[in-house]
Amino acid sequence: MTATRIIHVDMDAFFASVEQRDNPSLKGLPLAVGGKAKERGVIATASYEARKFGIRSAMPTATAVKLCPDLILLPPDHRKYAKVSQELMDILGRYTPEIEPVSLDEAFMDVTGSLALFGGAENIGRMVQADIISSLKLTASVGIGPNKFIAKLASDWKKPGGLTVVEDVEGFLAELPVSSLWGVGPHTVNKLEKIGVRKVSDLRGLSLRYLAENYGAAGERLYEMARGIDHRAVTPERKAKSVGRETTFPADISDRQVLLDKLLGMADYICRALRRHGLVCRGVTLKIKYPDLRVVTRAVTLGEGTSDGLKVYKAAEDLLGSNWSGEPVRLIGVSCSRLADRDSLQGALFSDPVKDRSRELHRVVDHLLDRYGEKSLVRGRLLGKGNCRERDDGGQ
Ligand code: TTP
Ligand code: MG
Repeated sequence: MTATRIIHVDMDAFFASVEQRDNPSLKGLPLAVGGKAKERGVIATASYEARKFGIRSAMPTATAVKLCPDLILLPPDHRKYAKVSQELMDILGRYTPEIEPVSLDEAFMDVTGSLALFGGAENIGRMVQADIISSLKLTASVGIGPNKFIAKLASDWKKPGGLTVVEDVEGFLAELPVSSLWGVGPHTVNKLEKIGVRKVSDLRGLSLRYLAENYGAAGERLYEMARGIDHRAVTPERKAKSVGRETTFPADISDRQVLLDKLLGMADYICRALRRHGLVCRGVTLKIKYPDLRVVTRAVTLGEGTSDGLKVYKAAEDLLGSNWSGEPVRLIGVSCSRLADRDSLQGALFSDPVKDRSRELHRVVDHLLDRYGEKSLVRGRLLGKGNCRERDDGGQ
C-alpha cells in the first residue's frame, strides 16, 4: 500500500504580492494591505520587505506606520483576491481532485493517488510552484508530509518560496517550540512551561493519561501532535457534505451491546437531522478509536438513499461486525455522507406501500420530537441508557 502523501500549498504574502504583481512599481517596497490608521484599521498582510520592520498581520495600522514611516498602505480588493484564489485552486486541480481549500491562499492536496502519474510528491510540489509562477506571476511555499498537520508545518518552514519534504517526522518536530503546534496558544504554552515543557520533544515525555487529566480534550490532541499523528482526511468540498456524531466513552468499552446501542442512538439522531433538511444519504461510515489512539474508519455505500435511522444503524452494525475484533473501544462514531435531496431521488412512478408507511411514521415521530423535545421519544431498546460525551463530528 502506498503511504499517504499530503501537500500543503500556501501563497507568500498573498494580498500584498497580488498588489505588487499588478503594480510593478511597488515591487521591492515595504507595502501593507489593510485599513487606514485614522479609522483604527489593522494590517491584513505585509510584503516581506515590510515584515523586516516587524509589521505583521492583525497589527493596528497606526503601530505599523510607527515602525515603518515609509510604509505604503493599500486598501484590500477582496474581489481580486478571490479571483486569484480560484485560479490557484484550478492549478492544484491539475494534479489531483483531492483538494481541500483552507482559505483564499492555502489548500491541502492528497496526492497519494497521483504519485505514479507525476513521479512523486516532491515533483508535484515543484510543478505546482512552477505553474503558480508562470500562470499567476506569484510565489507559493509548499510542505509535504504524511498528513495535514505535518504538511502545514512544513509549508511554513522556508517561506517565501520554499519547498520542504518531511520524511523524518520525529526529527522534524523535536526541536520545534510547542507554540508552533496547531491550537497551542499562550495559555497552554505558559502552563506547559511551568512543568519544563518547551519543545515538542519535551511534550513527548508526557503520558496520554497526564495530558488528558490536565488538558481535557486538548490533551489528546497534544499527545498526538507531539508524535506527528493526524487522522484528518483531506476533504474536497464535494465530500465535505456529511453529518455525523461521535462519542468518547468515560471508560473504554468492550461490551458489543453498549456499542450497538450507542450506534442506534446516533443513527436515529443523524437521520432526524437529514429528514429535517429533506436529505437522504447513501454513504455510512463507522469510526472506532482504540485506547492507544489508533483510528479505524470503514465506509459502505447503500443501494439507495435513506434517512431511516434503522437502515443507517444496520449498515453501521455490519461494519462493526466485520471490523471490530472485540478490543476495548475509546470512541465510536458514525457519519452519513453522499447526501442528496430526498425529492431528487423519488423517481418512482408508483408508490411503495412499505416506504410510504415508514415515511409516515417518521413524519409523526419528527412532529412529536419537534413539539415535545428530543427526549420525548426514545426507541424502547434505548430506554434508561445513559449518555456519554457526545459531539457532532464537524460534518456539515
Ligand atoms: P496568510 O497565508 O496567513 O499570510 P500571507 O499569505 O499574507 O503571508 P505568508 O503566508 O507568506 O506568511 O494569510 C493569507 C491572506 O489572508 C493574507 O495575505 C491576508 C489575509 N489575512 C488577513 O486579512 N488577516 C489576517 O490576520 C491574516 C493572518 C491573513
Ligand atoms: Mg499565505
